[in-house]
Amino acid sequence: MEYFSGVKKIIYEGPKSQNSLAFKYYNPQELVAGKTMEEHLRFSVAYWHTFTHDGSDPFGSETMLRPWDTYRGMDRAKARVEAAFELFDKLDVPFFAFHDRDIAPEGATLEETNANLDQIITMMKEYLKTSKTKLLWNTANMFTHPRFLHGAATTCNADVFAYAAAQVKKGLETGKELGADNYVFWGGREGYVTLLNTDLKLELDNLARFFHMAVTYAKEIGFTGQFLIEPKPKEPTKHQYDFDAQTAMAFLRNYNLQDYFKMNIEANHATLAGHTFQHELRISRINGMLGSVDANQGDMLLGWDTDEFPTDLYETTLAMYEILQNGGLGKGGLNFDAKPRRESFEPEDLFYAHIAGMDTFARGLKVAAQLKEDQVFENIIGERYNSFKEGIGLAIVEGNADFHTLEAYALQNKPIVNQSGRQEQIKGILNQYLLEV
Ligand code: XUL
Ligand code: CO
Repeated sequence: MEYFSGVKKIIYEGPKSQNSLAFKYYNPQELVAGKTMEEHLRFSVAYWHTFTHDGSDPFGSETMLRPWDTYRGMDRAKARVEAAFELFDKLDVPFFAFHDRDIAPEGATLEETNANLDQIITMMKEYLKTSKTKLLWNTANMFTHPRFLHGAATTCNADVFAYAAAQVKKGLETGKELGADNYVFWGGREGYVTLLNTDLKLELDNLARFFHMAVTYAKEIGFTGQFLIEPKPKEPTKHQYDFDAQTAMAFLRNYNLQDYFKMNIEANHATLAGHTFQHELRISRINGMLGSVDANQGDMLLGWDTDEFPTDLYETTLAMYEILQNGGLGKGGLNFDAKPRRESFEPEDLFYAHIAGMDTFARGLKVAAQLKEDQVFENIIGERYNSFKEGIGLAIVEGNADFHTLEAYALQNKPIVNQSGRQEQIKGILNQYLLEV
């Protein structure tokens, strides 16, 4: 069966095209800075938003009736796999990502649930033999079912901890079976709502124990995917333990886990944390911890995770600049953790949304590559910190200064002269690149 019969394979038609079902900027084989766009961008479709989200929100029921919704249970799960590989092929995306419970429904017992998963994994494995689309990452949904109401690895209930361990164990086996490049830990309900009933230290220690067990098990079965932590400051809990990249990296170092994980940075999570997307990418990058990206955008007027498709050129340009400076994303990718709005309820909207996101990132890549080639920020920043390249500044940087030498220097120094930061001039230059490249 064809699920998206109104849509043919999406091809690049260039910026002048009037065809909404064509790429205007994403030209997969075009070379940019020595690599194809496809290699740079490593786009991925999120199974949950694209194949299970139904448009419901806290105020209203579902709006998105999909062709596979004529089925129920395992039949629907199988229909979703067929629809998924049709969409991947038509969109020509190299990757996809899923939670265990996106691909197969829970059964009455863990055993039944795993048997449901096994059926779908077998089916996906068949598709993966011939499909160009590969698995970027999988993860465990340990937040929807009521058993996780107190958390998973940070629950107060050891039985739930054990259940979560069993689920991630299966997830790692799944990742190995399907050849996933990464395994993601987003801290679903790993956080707290009130300290009045929370043993903060035990919960954090247990989270670290859980991660160590995952590292050990991955080694045991030979799963070589990259482990990723996806920070988020709040939602569903009031305080999520992986609040932002700096918090997550400090946690990893505290518990000697830093060598086994990188960050999966999500744009909307960054802004929820009061940071820019670029900040979260930069802080991860300079620590050698930038692993992958959940590509979306939030809404500054709304205080929650709206998971919109990324259409803001400014943001994608600065994001691609960080990614280029990182030497690429390695095993990671740009995963569209994004959904069409509730009002965009037709199946074609899934294509319009992905095309918009892919084009916006492709354009961002080109502008960022030109900025990098011209060394725009490198020159500005290099000059701004000139004082650390000679004299007392060089002594500081090279470790040849202490409070005695610095005091002696400050006492004899001439009046201090500062230079302008030139933010407005720089933003003007950036706009020129955005408009002209
Ligand atoms: C939730 C979120 C998740 C993770 C995967 O905000 O971003 O979908 O990406 O669990
Ligand atoms: Co995400």
